[in-house]
Amino acid sequence: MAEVSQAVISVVPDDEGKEKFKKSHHVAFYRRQIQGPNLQHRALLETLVLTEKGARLELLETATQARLLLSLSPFKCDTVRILIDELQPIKARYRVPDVMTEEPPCEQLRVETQTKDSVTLSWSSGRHRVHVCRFPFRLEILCENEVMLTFNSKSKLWFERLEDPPTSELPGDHTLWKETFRQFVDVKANGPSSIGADLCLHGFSHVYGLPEHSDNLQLRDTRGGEPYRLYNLDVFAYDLHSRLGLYGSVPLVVAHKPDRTLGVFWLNASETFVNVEYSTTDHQDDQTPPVKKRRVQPQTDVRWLSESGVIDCMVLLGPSPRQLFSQYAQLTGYQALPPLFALGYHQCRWNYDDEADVKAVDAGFDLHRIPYDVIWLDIEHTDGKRYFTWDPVLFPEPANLQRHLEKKKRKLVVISDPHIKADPEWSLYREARDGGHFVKDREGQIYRGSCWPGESSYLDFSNPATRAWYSRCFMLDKYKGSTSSLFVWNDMNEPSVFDGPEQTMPKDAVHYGGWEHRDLHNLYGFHQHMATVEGLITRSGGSQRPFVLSRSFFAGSQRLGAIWTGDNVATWDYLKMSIPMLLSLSLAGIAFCGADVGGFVQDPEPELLVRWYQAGALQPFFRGHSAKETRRREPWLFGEEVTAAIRTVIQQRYCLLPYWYTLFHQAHTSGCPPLRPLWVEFPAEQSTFSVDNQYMIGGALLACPVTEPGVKEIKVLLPGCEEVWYDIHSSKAHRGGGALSLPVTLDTVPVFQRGGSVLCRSEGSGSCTADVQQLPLSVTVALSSQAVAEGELYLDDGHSFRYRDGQMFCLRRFSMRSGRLLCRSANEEGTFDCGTIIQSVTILGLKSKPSTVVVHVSGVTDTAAAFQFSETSSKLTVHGLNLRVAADWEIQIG
Ligand code: NBV
Repeated sequence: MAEVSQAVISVVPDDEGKEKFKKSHHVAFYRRQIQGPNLQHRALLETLVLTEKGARLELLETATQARLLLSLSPFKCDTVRILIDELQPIKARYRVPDVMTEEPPCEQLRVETQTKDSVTLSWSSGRHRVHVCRFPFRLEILCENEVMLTFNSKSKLWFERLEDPPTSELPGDHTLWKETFRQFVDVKANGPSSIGADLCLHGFSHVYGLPEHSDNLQLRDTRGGEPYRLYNLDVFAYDLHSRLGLYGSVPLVVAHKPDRTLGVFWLNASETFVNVEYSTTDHQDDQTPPVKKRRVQPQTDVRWLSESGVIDCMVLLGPSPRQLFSQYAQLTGYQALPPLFALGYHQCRWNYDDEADVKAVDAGFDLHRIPYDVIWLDIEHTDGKRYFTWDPVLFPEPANLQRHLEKKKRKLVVISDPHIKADPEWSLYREARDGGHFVKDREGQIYRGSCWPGESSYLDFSNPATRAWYSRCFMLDKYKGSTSSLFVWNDMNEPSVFDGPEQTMPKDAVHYGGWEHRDLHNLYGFHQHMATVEGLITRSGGSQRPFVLSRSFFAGSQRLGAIWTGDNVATWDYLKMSIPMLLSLSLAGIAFCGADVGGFVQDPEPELLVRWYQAGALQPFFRGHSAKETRRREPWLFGEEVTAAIRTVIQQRYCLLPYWYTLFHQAHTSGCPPLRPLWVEFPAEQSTFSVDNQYMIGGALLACPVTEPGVKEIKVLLPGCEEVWYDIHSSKAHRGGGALSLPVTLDTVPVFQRGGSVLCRSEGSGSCTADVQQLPLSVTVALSSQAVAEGELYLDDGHSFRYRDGQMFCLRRFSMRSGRLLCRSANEEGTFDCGTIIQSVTILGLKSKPSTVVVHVSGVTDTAAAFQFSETSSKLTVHGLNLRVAADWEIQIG
């Protein structure tokens, strides 16, 4: 079969006027659970055993007398794992591998009280408790005597036991062993195997998380609508405000109320639905009449339903947002520290036509003085969509092309999809086939599906041997035409199969270990991402940080690299939606995320393009991208006003790189994402809980990108009555605790620095991130209402793993109080001297003009510094400082 053209995929959506994607009512296991009876379970308290990892006890499903095994593990990181499996399954059920970094150490459980109806176990010196009720089975988690959460509060616990296939056709439900959707038949080798459970989150009326959906940040009540679906799918130009699953899944719900943030992590890689119900309950306070008080308490019920596997549910107890991020990172890993170049601007298009085109675009950036770091090649760069090859006519000298870019310290990224052209003439195909690296169909033959190259087979990345083989394909001597400045983009890895059900792989395809695709569908892209990352690391002998962008993802993908939100559209509504989508990803650990700037499908009007660049420059992964049939849209093609506006924001992004890099260091070490919903920084402030058009970049900056056309004024919520916010452009101070109306022009990007923070910027933007590393820094101290401020700066070589040696990075802490700004080391043992200079310091919010400014460098005499002070903006600026960032110094304002 010939290569598939763009024209074909545009019409793939629908051949018979029927929906390509399933709704929940199409899915048999969902119907079974939703329509099924509540199954009563009894906790057999007499079977309780305390173990090293916590406790174990049996559950009895009363109607069928089937037994389940419940294990409870209290992790040291204030997380409780609730694991339920069959007591004696006829065969093993799938347990998600590779996502948990390692099982965190456990606390010892203690039986606190036991009656015939319940048992209370406690840990952490009685701070935390689990209360297990016998009948009906319930499990309550308490923190300091307050019930946080009830597991099985509505008796929705559901566990279909594996059975041997029926010997003859059974009467009744025909979908148990075989299910049909459109023309696709799914043969279920294990029959019904679904699981489910409900949890009640007490006192919570805001829940978030569960990417990836194109919807609000706060999850909606799903009554009367579709549940959230987690099933990785390739959805071209996806609908907005939809709960249909997109390219990746993180089964993490984050609940927040003023005094607590809590997480529920449902570790399951099969198709999963989540229902959310917000409600209130009336509580009678225990007081003697007639003073009986009624208290209305909010609650959120979250019900999870998955097609296979076991119930593996982790409850993260917070209590603060930061503790929650740390707990989640201890389970699934920290954000990878990207190489610095990856935080610069990326220029992509489907496709840059040939080597001359790439060189011309690259030169265009220099000509127009717009910094950028990476140019990308989409599928057309290959020889007939055979990844790891080059089109011999269009890209005859790929290594020279990379060297050309590398001379300017720029990189090339190429696409590498998981489908492999079924071409026996191609050695890579033969190697994969002969090595047993392809997914099989239900008959045990190599599975074939259609994708860009035509007939293709799909690598089985769940197999460690396949991952190792695939990783080796990136070795410089194997991947002809590649150099060490080539990095990778994994697309179509949901996986996308043009002629498959819902444009993906049939669930009855068979993977390594005999597992069905249904068991691990949501992990497919994660495993490809993992193998690609391994490949790049090994290619460098383990010394260089990789950069790999993946479209599909799962919990833990943050350890691997970057994610983007797929095929969005060049309209204002998609620009607006990119913010809640990126905030959801960030909350769920996927901190290095971005959306195609400009919109992938269709042509943006110039105003939209500018606004999109302004938003993208304030988001972690910053890449312009456009589909094949769209008009060219390099930043200089729309006249000087547009070019200048785009140049300005890209330059500002480069100036802010020291801050972005520091935030990534923090994400890498603490789990706290750079992009944060406002409530993460203002957890007690209810007015922030539903805000998803503005966000914090770290703790210091508040951004409110303009996402509507023709806007003359914008309303910005500045939280915190005690806070001062400084407009970063005008330095004007605003009191927090309300909404501000800000006049805007095409050039305005509303960003505020929070009083109490210290921010480092580069004094210039250069032409790429490597230039920025050589430039001096300026420090902006934004004083709080108490006239204090602090902040951090992280620096290292920007590309290697040497920062792991402990000394090969530089972490500085700035703090200002009582008119004295100190710069001190936050990693004493560090020997990394980047040679970076701090050239100027600006202090915002200084009440009156100082009489002197004295600079004191350790071991050197004090010097008086020249300064400027603006009365109108209460701003002090000291230029020409020439202070080494790695040295200890202080500035005294007299
Ligand atoms: O490889 C072509 C595109 C790519 O440009 C885009 O970013 C991906 O999301 N790819 C999808 C395949 C098909 C798109 C219609």
